[in-house]
Amino acid sequence: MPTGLIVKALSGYYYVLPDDSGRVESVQCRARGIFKLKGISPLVGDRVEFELTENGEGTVDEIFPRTSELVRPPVANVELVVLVFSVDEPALNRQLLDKFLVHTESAGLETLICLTKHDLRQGAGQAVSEEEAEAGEHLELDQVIRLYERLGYPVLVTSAKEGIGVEAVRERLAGRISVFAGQSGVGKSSLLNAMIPGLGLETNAISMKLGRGKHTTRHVELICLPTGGFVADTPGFSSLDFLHVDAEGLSSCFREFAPYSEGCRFRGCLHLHEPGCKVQEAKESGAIDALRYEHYLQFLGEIREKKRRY
Ligand SMILES: Nc1nc2c(ncn2[C@@H]2O[C@H](COP(=O)(O)OP(=O)(O)OP(=O)(O)O)[C@@H](O)[C@H]2O)c(=O)[nH]1
Ligand SMILES: [Mg+2]
Ligand SMILES: [Zn+2]
Repeated sequence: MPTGLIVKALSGYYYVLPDDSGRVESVQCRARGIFKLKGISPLVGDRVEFELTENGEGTVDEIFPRTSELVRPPVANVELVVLVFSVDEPALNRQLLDKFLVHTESAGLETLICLTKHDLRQGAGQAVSEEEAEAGEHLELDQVIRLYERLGYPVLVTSAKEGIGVEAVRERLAGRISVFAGQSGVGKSSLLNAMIPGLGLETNAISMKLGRGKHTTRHVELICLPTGGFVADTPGFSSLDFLHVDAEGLSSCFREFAPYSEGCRFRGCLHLHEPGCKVQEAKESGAIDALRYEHYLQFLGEIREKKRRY
């Protein structure tokens, strides 16, 4: 039976790119009823076995074991997550960035931070409101980049408009399955268009009224890269639930806490108000970024609130 890769899922159909035969066209398939009975749904990124039916369509018969499974965006077997954030329009949202990082950490996935629309960066040095200054959001772009690089996350700065950094992103994606994730309007599709000549993904200006994107990309699709490998463009989203992270697990998703949390007086310290907490000390001394710590507290609150509700 032929095998292949699901590159798109739309309206109950799965589009399978066959492994052999050098075919570039995908086969439109239905999933066998048994999957529904077992409560399994095939995902984009799934490696499958399929059967051709008489009308040129096919049936997905078996899903091979997944190495990873993302809930949002729903993609299987991802090896690299590219977190796409624009330096402006919409403004860099560090809370959302830290939230995405909690998810990629808890899923154990390699992460690349991509800061787009570098051509708009002059806004970064402008006067800031008192609230922004208090929240630590006044950090210059360079300082933000250095902060995340120190945590061990590679950061690439790009401009699809000016063709900056496009080559570097292309190199990172070669030969594996990656996914682009980020808010609507940050320029995910534009960057992919700049990377792959002739791709022609739909892009759109952000809605000025709403101050956010209009969700130009509406489904998840794997795009075959000329350098080998696949990348998924995804619809933008700006809220994420903590589905698989509990209060104790959250702390380990903040990489920089690890060397300090070992020294906390209490085992299972949540680094809130506990005496002898080394993480709080490190935050006071500036060794841990104050805004990252603030986000940790906010996420902890969200997780506890969710637990209380169920
Ligand atoms: N100045 C500037 N604008 C850009 C750049 N990249 C994209 N844009 C603009 O940003 C807007 C949104 O771009 P898209 O590529 O559609 O954004 P997206 O992240 O795919 O959005 P969704 O599909 O809705 O999630 C468009 O108006 C683009 O022209 C850039 O490098 N510089
Ligand atoms: Mg898009
Ligand atoms: Zn502690």
